[in-house]
Amino acid sequence: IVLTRLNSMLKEEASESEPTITPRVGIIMGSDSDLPVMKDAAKVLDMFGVPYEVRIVSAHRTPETMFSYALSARNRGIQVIIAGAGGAAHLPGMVASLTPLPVIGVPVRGSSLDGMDSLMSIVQMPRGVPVATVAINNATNAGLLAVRMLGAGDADLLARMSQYQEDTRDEVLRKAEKLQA
Ligand code: RP5
Repeated sequence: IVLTRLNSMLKEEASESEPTITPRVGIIMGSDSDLPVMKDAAKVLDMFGVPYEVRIVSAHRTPETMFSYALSARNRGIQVIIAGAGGAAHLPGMVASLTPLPVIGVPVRGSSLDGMDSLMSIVQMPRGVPVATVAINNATNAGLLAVRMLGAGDADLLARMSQYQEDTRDEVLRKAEKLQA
């Protein structure tokens, strides 16, 4: 049921990559309730043409799945993991402890504490186990950071990132000009 909901929600706004293409990024989240936030990472990867997969993996409710996902990701060709979770958000840190791959954490704002609980849970990692934490609910930045990480070894992707930055700058300048006119 969860995967059906997940796939239909993704198809609404961002189409998942062809299953035959090896995903380079793993987007995982603690619950399907995180999907409205986490789909923004998928949108960015779609925009840059980066293949990815989306999975529900809970550190607390499906710890065995979390272990097998984290331990197998590297051998399956995943290069970066984006992990989103809310509340006692242990998923990104636990996954980072099990894989040598870079892990980007997305603190998801829950129904209480305004997402500060998620942020603190994800950002306060012990020395030796890094998680690159983005702002609360900012899965867009997680997607962009994943593209930059992959771009370090992929000149085409890095060129597309430069173009994105130029486009963003031009858009801001256009808006500023409009205001001044
Ligand atoms: C976390 O608990 C999930 O990442 C989610 O943000 C939060 C609430 O999950 P649900 O109760 O909505 O499934 O593990």
